[in-house]
Amino acid sequence: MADGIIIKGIGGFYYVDTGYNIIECRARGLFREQKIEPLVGDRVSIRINKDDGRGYIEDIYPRNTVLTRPPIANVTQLIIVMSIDSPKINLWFLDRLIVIGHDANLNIIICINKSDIDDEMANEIINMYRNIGYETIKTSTKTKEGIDKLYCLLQNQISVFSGPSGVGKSSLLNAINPNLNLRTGEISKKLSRGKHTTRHVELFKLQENTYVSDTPGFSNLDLNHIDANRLDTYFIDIYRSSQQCKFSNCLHINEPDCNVINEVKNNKIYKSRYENYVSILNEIKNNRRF
Ligand SMILES: Nc1nc2c(ncn2[C@@H]2O[C@H](COP(=O)(O)OP(=O)(O)O)[C@@H](O)[C@H]2O)c(=O)[nH]1
Ligand SMILES: [Mg+2]
Ligand SMILES: [Zn+2]
Repeated sequence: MADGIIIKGIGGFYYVDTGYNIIECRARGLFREQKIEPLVGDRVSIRINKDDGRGYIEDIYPRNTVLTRPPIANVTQLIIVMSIDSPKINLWFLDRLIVIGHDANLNIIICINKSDIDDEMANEIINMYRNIGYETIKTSTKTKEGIDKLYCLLQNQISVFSGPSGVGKSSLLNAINPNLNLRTGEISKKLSRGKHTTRHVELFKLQENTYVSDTPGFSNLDLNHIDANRLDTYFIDIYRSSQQCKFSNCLHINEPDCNVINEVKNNKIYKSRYENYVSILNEIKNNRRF
C-alpha cells in the first residue's frame, strides 16, 4: 500500500504520484458501483502489484475542494492571469474569475503578464487590485520580471492557472520550469479544435507538495448558482463598504442610505468594480428559474 495524488487520468487509467514514482492505476470496481469517479488532485491510497508495478486505487481521501471546470480536486489556489495587450486587459472577465475563485473557496492571486509591453499600464492595474485587497503580481516572460516571485507563491499549493487564451499562462509555467515544455501560442488552440476536443486534465509537479494545472478552465463562466444576496461577499471592496449600508439585505442598487452607492459616487469604490457587480447581479436575477 502507498499514498499518492492523482496527477492525470486517461481512458480509465489514473497516474498516481507517490512521491517516489508515478504508478499507473485502475480504480477498484467498487468506485464505479458507487458512482464515485476519482479526480485529478485526489489523494488516494493504492495497492501496487509486485509483478507489473501497476496498481489499484483502494481509497480516496476526503476532498477539501472540488472544481468542476476543470474537474480537479483539492485545488487551493487560483492564479488569474491577464495580459496588458494581445489580448487587451478585460476587467469584466477578471472580476468574474475573482467571483468564481471566492465561490470555490480558493486563494486568489492576480497576475498581470506582458508588463514588457506597457509597464505603466501594468502598474495601474496592479495598484488598483492591490488597493482593493488582492495579492497581485506583475510578470513578463520576456524580461523575466516576477517569475521568481510567482514561483514562490506557488509553493505548497495546488494552483490552477486561468484567464483568457493568449495571456501567457503556458509561457509563465514554462518560464518557471522549462522542463514542462508546454505548448504556447494560438496555434495550439487551433490544433485542438479538431478531433481531440477533450483536453485531458493534468497536474504538473513543480516540487514536493507543489502542483500546477495549465488546463484552460472556466470557459463556461456560469455564475447562476450564486445567491444574489451573497454576491457582494465576493466583491471584497463592495462588501467592506456594505457594512455601513442601512439595510443588512441591501443589494446596493437603489436602496436608501446605501453606503456602497455613496462610495462609488465619491470614487472610493472603482467604477468598473461596481459596474461588474451590477452586471453579474442582474444576470443572476434574470436567470433564476423558480
Ligand atoms: N510580449 C510578451 N508576450 C508574451 C509574454 N508571455 C507570453 N507571451 C506570448 O503570448 C502568446 C500566448 O502565450 P501562451 O503562453 O500560449 O498563452 P496561454 O493561451 O494563456 O497559455 C505567445 O505568443 C507568447 O510568446 C510576455 O510576458 N510578454
Ligand atoms: Mg496555454
Ligand atoms: Zn448598499
